[in-house]
Amino acid sequence: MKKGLFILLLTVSVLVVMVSIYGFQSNDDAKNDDVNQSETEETDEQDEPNTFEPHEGLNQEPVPVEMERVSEDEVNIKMTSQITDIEIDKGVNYKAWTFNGEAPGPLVVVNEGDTINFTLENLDPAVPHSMDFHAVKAAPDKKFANVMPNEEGTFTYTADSPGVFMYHCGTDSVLRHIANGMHGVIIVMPEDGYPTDDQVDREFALIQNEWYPYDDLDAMMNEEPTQVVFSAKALNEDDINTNGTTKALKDEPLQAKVGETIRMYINNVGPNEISSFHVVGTVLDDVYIDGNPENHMKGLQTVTLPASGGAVVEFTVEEAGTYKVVTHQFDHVEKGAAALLEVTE
Ligand SMILES: [Cu+2]
Repeated sequence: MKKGLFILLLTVSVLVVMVSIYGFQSNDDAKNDDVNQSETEETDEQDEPNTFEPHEGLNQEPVPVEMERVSEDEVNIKMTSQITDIEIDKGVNYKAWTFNGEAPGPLVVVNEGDTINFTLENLDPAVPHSMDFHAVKAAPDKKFANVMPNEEGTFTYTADSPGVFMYHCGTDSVLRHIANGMHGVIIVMPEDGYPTDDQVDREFALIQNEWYPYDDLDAMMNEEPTQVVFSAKALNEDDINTNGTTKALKDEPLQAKVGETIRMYINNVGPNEISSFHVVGTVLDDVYIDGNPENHMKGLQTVTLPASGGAVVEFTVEEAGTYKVVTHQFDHVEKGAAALLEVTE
């Protein structure tokens, strides 16, 4: 009798697994077939991201970053680590591990020579997180140390090198934390500015990042990304600010006027791929590698950004039209890595 019950349970389990697999494949097929996908076919289930068990049902409201200048050369910055759903592709949500509910995280801007009093409030109830600013020199085990779930940590360092730097969570596995969304950019504005400052009419901050199958460390290590994306981060209050979503800067292009000189602060936060940054239809007249005014180059077609690498690029747009900002690794463009710049009279 017991044996009979066991076989019955086993049969039921196998059936349940088969139904789940079949159901999953059907959803996947529907997603891949835009023509057949009607509004009515979309279920809530499709929009529900996969989940790491301790984060199930968690979607923490983005918390604004706090930045307060306490003296001419000292800033207090407070950020959160938190679990927030991010739309990474049309109809694809990712329960991202984030800074402040954004992925990439919010843009941080300080001045060369600033002392930064940085506080990380870890709102994640299950996983320790940390902050590694590439802009500072500090003993990582002390100043980039883990902050435990529901705790706060404060760390102090100075930003002595100007440039466009990556920041990221440095908690093991670093790859898992970065690929799940814990990356962003800190700009350290040079004390004496850039030699081309007075030529610039308009500024943007653009970040490239990759996505992989949800929280799948094996895929992060061994597979190509599923999406490669550009996001724009606000330099000023009214600027466009997006997450790493394939459609974000296609649905809402960046805007400029004919004849303007445009500066872009750019960074490739990876975690794994190189970016070959290029703007179709223009030449990058002035480029500062890693954003340091000393690293001034002229007339580049493409700027190589290693994983974590940054630059300041400047170019003019001389005709009205739509200019595509890409990485010239076009397999990544097919996966989403393009932003549009609309230039009008
Ligand atoms: Cu983390």
